[in-house]
Amino acid sequence: MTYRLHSYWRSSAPFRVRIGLNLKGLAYEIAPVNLLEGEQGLDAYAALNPQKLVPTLEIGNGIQLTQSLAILEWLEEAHPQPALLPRDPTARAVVRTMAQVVACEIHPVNNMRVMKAITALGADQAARDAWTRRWISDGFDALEGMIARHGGGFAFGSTPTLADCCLVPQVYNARRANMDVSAWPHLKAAYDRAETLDAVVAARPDNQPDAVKT
Ligand SMILES: N[C@@H](CCC(=O)N[C@@H](CS)C(=O)NCC(=O)O)C(=O)O
Repeated sequence: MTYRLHSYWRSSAPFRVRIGLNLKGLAYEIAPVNLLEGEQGLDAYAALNPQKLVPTLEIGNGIQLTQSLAILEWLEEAHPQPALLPRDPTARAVVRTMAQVVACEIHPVNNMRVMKAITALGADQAARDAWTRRWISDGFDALEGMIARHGGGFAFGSTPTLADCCLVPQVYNARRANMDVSAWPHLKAAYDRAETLDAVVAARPDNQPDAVKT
C-alpha cells in the first residue's frame, strides 16, 4: 500500500509528516487540499478528517490518521527504522517535549483559522504579524535552551528525530513572518543541518506538486 497524504504545500503540519515519511523512506502520494479555496471544509474531506484540517494520512483498509504528532508516532511504531525517537525513555520525553513546544504551543495559535478569527475581531496586518512573531519567539526562546543542552548536530543528538520534523516547518513559518532566526543560534544550527537532508529537501513546500510558484 502506498500511503496517501492529504496535504497543502505551504502548511507546516503536513510538512512535518512529509519529513517523517521521507526520513523513513516510505512511499506515499500527495492528495492536495487547497486551504485557500476552502477545500478542507468540503464534505468529502471532512469525512476523512472531522477537524477539517491537514494533514490526513490514509494508511489502507479504509483507515485515516489525523493530527501530525499522532501520525508521526504511528509511523515510528509501524516503521521503527530508522528511529526518529531515541531508545532511552528520558531522551524520548525530551524529544517529544521539543516537538510539542512547536505543535502544541507555537503553531495552534498561528494557524489559518485562528488568524481569520483574530482578523474578524479587528486585528490588522501589523497586529497579526506581532501576534505571530510573539508566539514563535516565546517558543523559540524555550527551544534554544533545550537544543543548546541536548543538540548534537540535530535538535536532539546526532540523528534526526521528531523534534526536527517539527522544527524545520516552524522555522519555515518564522521566515515567512520575516523573522531572523539567527537570534536563536543553536536552533538555527540544528535547522541548517536538517535542511541539508534529502528527506527534508523533498518535503519542502516549493517541492510539492501543488506548490504555487511566485
Ligand atoms: N494540531 C494539528 C494542526 C493541524 C492544522 O492546524 N493544520 C492547518 C494547516 S498547518 C490547517 O489545516 N488549517 C486549515 C484551517 O485553519 O482552516 C496537527 O498537528 O495536525
